Amino acid sequence: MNSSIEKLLNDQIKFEASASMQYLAMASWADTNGYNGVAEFFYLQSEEERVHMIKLVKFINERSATVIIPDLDKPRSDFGSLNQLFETFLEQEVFVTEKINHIIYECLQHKDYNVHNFMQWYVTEQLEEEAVAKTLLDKLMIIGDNKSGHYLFDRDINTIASDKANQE
Ligand code: OFO
Repeated sequence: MNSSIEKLLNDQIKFEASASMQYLAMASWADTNGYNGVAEFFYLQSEEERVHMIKLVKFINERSATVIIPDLDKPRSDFGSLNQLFETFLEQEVFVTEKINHIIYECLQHKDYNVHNFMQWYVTEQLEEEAVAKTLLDKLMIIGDNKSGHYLFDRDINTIASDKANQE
């Protein structure tokens, strides 16, 4: 594998791991602020990002390149509101999408069609995750400061999280 692609895939391990820890911190914040549905959603999201990370580790090893398990920065854990929580979710996903797009671009430059093919799974995944983050943030914008709106949002997202957990 080309060394710059190898480096980018290792960087991506770090981004997926950081996303997993960020969502864990967000789940914990929601748990301690009475939003149990939101907490379940982010606990699940954290697990998904860990799966994304492990998929990369296994792929790099299969290709006989070298995996570097990264140090991680401390995730953000203070949120003033549900809106801030979901803004962070969307920013995080947009960031990861940019990184994935960059890998795809580099794969084409180096004619590494194997990694390019592998990364398509991430492209599809990001499309879905960004759409979910945008939809949930839009709903929160409509709800504004309305407390019963937040209660219903938490209840609905709990149903989404349970449905997702049952599919897995
Ligand atoms: Fe949604 O970050 Fe993984 O790919």
